[in-house]
Amino acid sequence: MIILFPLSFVSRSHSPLVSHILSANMIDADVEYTFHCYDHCPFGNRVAFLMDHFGIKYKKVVYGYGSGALPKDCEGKGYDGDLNPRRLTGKKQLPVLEGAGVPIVKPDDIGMAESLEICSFLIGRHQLVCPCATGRPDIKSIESYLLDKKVMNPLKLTRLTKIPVADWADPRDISYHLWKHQKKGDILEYSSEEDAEAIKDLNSKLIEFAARSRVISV
Ligand SMILES: N[C@@H](CCC(=O)N[C@@H](CS)C(=O)NCC(=O)O)C(=O)O
Repeated sequence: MIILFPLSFVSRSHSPLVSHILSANMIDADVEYTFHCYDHCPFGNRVAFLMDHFGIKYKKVVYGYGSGALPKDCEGKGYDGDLNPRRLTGKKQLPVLEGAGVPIVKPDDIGMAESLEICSFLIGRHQLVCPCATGRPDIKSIESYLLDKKVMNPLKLTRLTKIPVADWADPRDISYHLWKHQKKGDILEYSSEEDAEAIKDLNSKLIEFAARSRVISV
């Protein structure tokens, strides 16, 4: 699975300055969060990456993907699971961050939704040092390729369901996911020849990306 982040993070070991700033603003050891997510979801992974990178403590709760989808609206797909994202914010949408001091939108909300807003909140609260994206056009063009749904959907939509994560523990999780994408007109899989070709292209883009991301422009 490809996960793209809007920000690139400076690692402690690469910058004495950042290392100094981080140790001066230690992560508040008393703050602990519950992070509600799907393990396969790029939006959730963006938040998890931030928390893992900076050593922010959290307990992860992973939901079945079909739980909370309403069968009456989904041609019979979906179910009301024990863990149901609707109980967090009223919406079937994750990630959601829960914890003391986490802002909520409505009085009944259990936590905060929207991955970028969660990241902004964490960056502000823990005074994290996160450099902005460079905006380099050569990186941007690779990014656009990697985000092109026409190319990526047939590579990933069916493969995602084979990742051994709790998201797909119930067969109804997979059938909801496939139904949802079929309904949108997404292509779920390539033919085996197309698949091999797409993997070849993707691998060469990833090699190019790795090489380019090592180039430091001043
Ligand atoms: N803008 C939201 C998007 C979150 C989102 O779309 N999450 C997907 C999972 S990757 C979701 O909850 N989908 C529920 C569904 O379609 O049933 C964010 O950045 O957090």
